[in-house]
Amino acid sequence: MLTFYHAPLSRSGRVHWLLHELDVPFETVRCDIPRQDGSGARDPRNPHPEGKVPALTHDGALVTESAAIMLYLTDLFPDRGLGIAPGEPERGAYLTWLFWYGAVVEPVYIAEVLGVADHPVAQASFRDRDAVAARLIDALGGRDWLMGERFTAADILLCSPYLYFPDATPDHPAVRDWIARCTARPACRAAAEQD
Ligand SMILES: N[C@@H](CCC(=O)N[C@@H](CS)C(=O)NCC(=O)O)C(=O)O
Repeated sequence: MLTFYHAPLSRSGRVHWLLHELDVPFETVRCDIPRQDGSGARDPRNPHPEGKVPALTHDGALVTESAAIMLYLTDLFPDRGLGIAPGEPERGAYLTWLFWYGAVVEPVYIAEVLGVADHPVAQASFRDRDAVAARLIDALGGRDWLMGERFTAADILLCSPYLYFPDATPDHPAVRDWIARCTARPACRAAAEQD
């Protein structure tokens, strides 16, 4: 049994979208979370150790962190074709996109919000929004999806910040067209409509 701990208009939206893409049964617990405007509060039903969303339990076992949840789900349902399975030649590239997102992309944009994007430590550790854009543009040149012919959870995760912060979208047709392809998917719309 899959139980998804979710708060609309938060980082759990991308996991909600993936669950719709997978088309598997799951139960949703809509959680309250503390919001940056001071509203909301930690929800005692949420098993995340810090009270954040997304969180997922599978037969009682807890998974947190968007990329880990996505990898867990796409490995759990390999027949749905939304991940790259161990042993496939593209597995390494798939893992790279998922981990790069959490380890580099979010820190790059957060460093900008904090006004420290030019700090030598931020540059050395993460680079900057131009480097993020260059990686995406390079991957999407002449390809529909990050993994080439196959739409995967990596597309959901990597496009997710630009759905909430369109002004941060790299200004390049390959990226804009990719986001349009992603958001045109019925599962993306279904998840958004439910929220
Ligand atoms: N790196 C985590 C971030 C999760 C996260 O920060 N979620 C926010 C919502 S966008 C949250 O639950 N905040 C509540 C809090 O700060 O207590 C992931 O991607 O899963």
